[in-house]
Amino acid sequence: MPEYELYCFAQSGNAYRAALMLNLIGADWKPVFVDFFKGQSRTAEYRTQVNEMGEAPVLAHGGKKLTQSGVILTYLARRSGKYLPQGEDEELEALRWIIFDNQKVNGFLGPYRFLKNFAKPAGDPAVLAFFKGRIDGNLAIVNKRLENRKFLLGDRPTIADVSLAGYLYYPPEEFGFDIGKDHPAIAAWRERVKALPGWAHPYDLMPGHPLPA
Ligand SMILES: N[C@@H](CCC(=O)N[C@@H](CS)C(=O)NCC(=O)O)C(=O)O
Repeated sequence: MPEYELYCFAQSGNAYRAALMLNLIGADWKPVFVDFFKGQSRTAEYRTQVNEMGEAPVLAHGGKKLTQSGVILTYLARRSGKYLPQGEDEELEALRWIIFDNQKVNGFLGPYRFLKNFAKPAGDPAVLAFFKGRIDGNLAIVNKRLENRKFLLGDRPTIADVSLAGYLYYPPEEFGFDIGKDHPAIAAWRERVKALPGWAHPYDLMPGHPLPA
């Protein structure tokens, strides 16, 4: 049995952060498919036995179940010593970007893509327009940060970069706009992250793609 199990599904950028980290550190892991689109994460069973918050990802390791991708990334970085921010200043800086990402970058990209691409019927145009405004503004902040740095904290990739990867590799057609074209420093960062040993695309790393017709 593999050392780690990750409850996840292919369309989840939140889960991708954890799956990518497991691959980047060379962990022995296997995915456990969460049938999100059939409502599995909303069932009483999931909430009592897997995650009371009703979310994926969940990392199972040696009797522990960890949730929230930021917590999972921190745990894996501490255990492996890889992608770990060094010292208090870097730890706090990484946490600052992970929170900004969770709330304002991937925190908007995820629901936007869901409403545009998967929801039936698709989301209300006014809601999509609000999200798009927030996405453009927040991606511009990240783009500026990356104009003179290789990675979010500097020359070395950390868990802050793994967090930011969340929804950034899904196809532009799923969003209806091209993140890389609009934000060139993010596009260049994306190539640097892609070149890290162990990188894989979310659709190759987690089960459930393509969705059944
Ligand atoms: N901040 C959380 C977000 C997790 C999250 O929202 N996951 C989605 C799937 S992409 C989910 O399970 N949503 C269930 C729901 O909102 O009902 C993290 O980073 O782990």
